[in-house]
Amino acid sequence: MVNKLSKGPSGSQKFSRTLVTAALPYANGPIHLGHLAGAYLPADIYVRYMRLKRDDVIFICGSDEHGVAVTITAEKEGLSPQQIVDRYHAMNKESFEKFGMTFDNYSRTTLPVHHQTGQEFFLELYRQNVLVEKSEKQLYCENDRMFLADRYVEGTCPVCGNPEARGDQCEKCGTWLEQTQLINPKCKLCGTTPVVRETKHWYFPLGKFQKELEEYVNSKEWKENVRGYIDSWLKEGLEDRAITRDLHWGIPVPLQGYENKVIYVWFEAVLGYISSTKELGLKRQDKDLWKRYWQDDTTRYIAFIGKDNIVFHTLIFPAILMGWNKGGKSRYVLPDTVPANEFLNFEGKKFSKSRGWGIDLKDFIGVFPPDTLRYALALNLPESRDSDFYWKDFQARVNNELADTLGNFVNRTLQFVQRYYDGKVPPTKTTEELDRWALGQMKDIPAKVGALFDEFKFRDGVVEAMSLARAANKYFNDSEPWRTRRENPDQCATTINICVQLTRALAVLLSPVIPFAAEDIWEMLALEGSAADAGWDTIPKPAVESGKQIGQLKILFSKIEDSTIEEQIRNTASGEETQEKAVAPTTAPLKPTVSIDDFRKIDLRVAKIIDCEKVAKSEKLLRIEVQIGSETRQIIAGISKHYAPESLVGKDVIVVANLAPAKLMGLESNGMLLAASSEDGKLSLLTTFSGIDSGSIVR
Ligand code: B3M
Ligand code: ZN
Repeated sequence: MVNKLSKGPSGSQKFSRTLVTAALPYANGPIHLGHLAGAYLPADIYVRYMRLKRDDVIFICGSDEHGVAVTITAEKEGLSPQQIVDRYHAMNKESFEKFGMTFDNYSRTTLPVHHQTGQEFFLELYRQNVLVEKSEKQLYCENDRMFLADRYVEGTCPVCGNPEARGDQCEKCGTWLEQTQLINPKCKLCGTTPVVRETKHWYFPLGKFQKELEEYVNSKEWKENVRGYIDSWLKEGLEDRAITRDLHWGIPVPLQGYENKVIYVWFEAVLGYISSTKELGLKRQDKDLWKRYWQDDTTRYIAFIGKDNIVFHTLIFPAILMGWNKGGKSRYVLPDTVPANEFLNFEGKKFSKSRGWGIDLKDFIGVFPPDTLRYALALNLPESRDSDFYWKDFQARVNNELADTLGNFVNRTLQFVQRYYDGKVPPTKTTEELDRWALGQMKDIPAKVGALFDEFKFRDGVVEAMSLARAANKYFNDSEPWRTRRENPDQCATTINICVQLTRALAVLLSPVIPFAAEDIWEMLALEGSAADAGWDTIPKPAVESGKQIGQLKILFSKIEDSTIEEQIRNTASGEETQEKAVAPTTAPLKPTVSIDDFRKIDLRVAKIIDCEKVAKSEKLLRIEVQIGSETRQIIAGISKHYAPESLVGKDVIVVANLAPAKLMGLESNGMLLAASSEDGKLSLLTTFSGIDSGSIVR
């Protein structure tokens, strides 16, 4: 089939299959409504629609389990990154299933198949000399003694002024940043201002791909909002970006001398789509499956994402694939289009995990049926600008549209069949103008809805689809079967027959949006197979035979009581209050348990301070000379704000004696003084109780 949005290289191209991916959510927290509206619901509606059209389509997703998003959560909770991703991968996979997401595969980026894929891409670009090694300035926290990769540093975005931009990206304007561009950067862990230090990294030369990317972008069609972002980045000019990081959690850089570094999460996460497809092939015992979807130019590839991921999918991922393709080994397809949505807000404010504002998918579907959420979100998708979820609006949609319009029509029709026709669909006798009008509605609707879905206008598509339910209700009312049943039985039979046909048509037409209700209708009609694979082309036809015995009836949608919604509104508000209290904890959470052997690796000694002075040009640092037994050494410590140098001379303190040397402001530091520090910034050095010799072991 030819999609309106797909120009393809030669103007218009025939595609044999469709590959659909949805952004891999970070496994560092639960999925919330904003994520669903941004990428997942539109992707699922689209894929379900494609399947109904008998398109060869696969739907790929999985958890993004690397990166600082995960390690920060792990540190906050005092757990290992693996424990965090195990928890949220399982939770999100389950919530997605309950919500009716129909991924063909939901993978994880910690799997070996993904690590191999990530390293393979890295090495291929390295071998082709695409990657460049550079020693460049990075932000380093002297207090935490680490390079502040990605989310470990926050500052003001130089592009839009957002004060909470992260080290690699501003989520507000979507710009991909180099951390040294941040204005007023602060260490996310301790809040201090980091210093600039040199470190070696591999860079991806995005700038070199500028021209090719422009050609690529111009050969495709994009939603207006997406094109706007792309154009502004291209206009600004693309630059080299570091794709390795000084971290331990992630895919190891497969090169000597890089043992302590990992591949930048965004470089490998996008490749997760490929490794997830490989995993699917293994599960289906079709090991070349992934090649058909990724390396055959008759594949149309559509990547569903939220707006903060646009740069990565429209420029960076295509550039990585272009880089690979130059090697001549094989050729990957590039995204044909990226129908990204803007943000969904919640009751007028931005979703915020830290402020406790919003509602998680898991909690939502614990209270309301998934279809109610799918429907309300579909009509409120932020397709061209940000939109809002309001509880009252949700209630109104469910009560007035799902329960009153759709549910009521289906219920009245099928009850009529049960009550007056012994549960058997009556035959069509005479068709009058009104009947022909109703059949005409049924006939025209799939093309209208389909055209909108093809253009990723799901909101309008769902409004259009629901117009059939409205028309069906009107037809029922105007035909007055309760009257014709006695006065004109033939007419009544025709009306009810057509209403049954409309009921079936609605089930198929709406199945991409409200799949659970669609199957409920299918069951009530006692039809074979399922609404989900009845075929889009069967919608216009009267397909339920007369005389057919229908099944048991049930209520499709119950109305939501005011009190239920008010309770949700109260929960929302109190969630925010609880979080506000929780953001200022008095005690930092405990770290994960270590073994006694791990603890014994640290050599703690009593040391006597024999000399101490301020480090020139530094507000925080003291240069301290200590004696440990017969040895004298220099330690640089960030405690100048807490102690005057002269007050320390002669004190016995505890030091970590076997810490690897570090350089602070050009001075070598051989060890670390132990100190207790409280959340409100107080600090106290650890000392011994009564004169014990320096060099004594602390255990
Ligand atoms: N995990 C960002 C996010 O969840 C990131 C997407 C990856 S897509 C390859 O918004
Ligand atoms: Zn710090």
